[in-house]
Amino acid sequence: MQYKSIVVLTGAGISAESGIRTFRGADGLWENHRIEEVATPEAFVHNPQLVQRFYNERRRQLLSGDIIPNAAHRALATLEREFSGDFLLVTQNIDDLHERAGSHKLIHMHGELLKARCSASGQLFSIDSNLEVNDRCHCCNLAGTLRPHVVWFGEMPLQMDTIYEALSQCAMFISIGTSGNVYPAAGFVECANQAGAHSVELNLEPSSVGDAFAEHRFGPASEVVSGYVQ
Ligand code: BJW
Repeated sequence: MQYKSIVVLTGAGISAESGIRTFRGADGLWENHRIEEVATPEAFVHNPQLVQRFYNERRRQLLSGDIIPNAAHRALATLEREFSGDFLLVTQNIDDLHERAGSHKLIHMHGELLKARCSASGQLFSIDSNLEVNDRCHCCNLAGTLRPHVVWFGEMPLQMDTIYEALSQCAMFISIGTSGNVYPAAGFVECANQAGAHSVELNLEPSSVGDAFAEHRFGPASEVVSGYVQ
């Protein structure tokens, strides 16, 4: 890569070939719920069991041993290792496939499936099994304060200052496997364009913000990402 600094954004499409369903694909419904119905603070208040079940199922699947990083995750880890300039990988995904592939310079802007957070203190805990509504929090010893460490609609995504700083200085922006329907991530291409970066979309099909990119490669992530970043 001839660029001095790269920011990469990934979405659900990069993990699709590892066996994790995307949110807005043909099989995107979970128990007939759209993601916009279960991934909200309001849903957690009104029906915490439903929301915990949604995340417990996904956690179980992630830890089942059937889900492993694919060639696209590995290609990004190699890019980070071999690239001599500034590199930042921002993922909207809450799975840990980038880490398992060897990525380190990584921000999970929508949180992490294998962590829980105390709503009272903000303290984080690793979780490797079910999170139950009645579990007592280790820090405050109360039931009902623990929640998945994920970013729901209406909540502020994580580490936005660091992300915007990197975008304002990047020479190249690569977006992989995201539909461009959810903000602020869908707006990152505009920030990168304003910084004068070369913007590239690698996706199965044009995203909702596809017109904003200077370059496109369409196809499955395991093929187009490896092909593009090598
Ligand atoms: C493949 C492939 C293969 C398939 N290879 N590709 C109006 C305008 C602007 C904003 C708003 C608005 N109204 C409301 C908002 C704000 C709202 C929002 O964007 N709503 C929209 C629905 C309109 N956003 C928020 O509330 C966010 N917070 C916020 O804005 O705070 C204020 C703020 C202001 C200013 C600065 C900063 C902040 C929070 C959003 C939180 C999203 N949370 C979720 C759940 C996380 C936990 C969990 O996983 O359960 O995040 S929702 C869900 O969508 C998840 C994803 O990360 C996110 C994006 O989905 P993604 O990754 O794009 O997946 P899909 O399924 O949509 O697309 C997959 C793509 O892959 C497709 O293109 C396929 O073609 C492709 N693909 N197979 C390559 N093999």
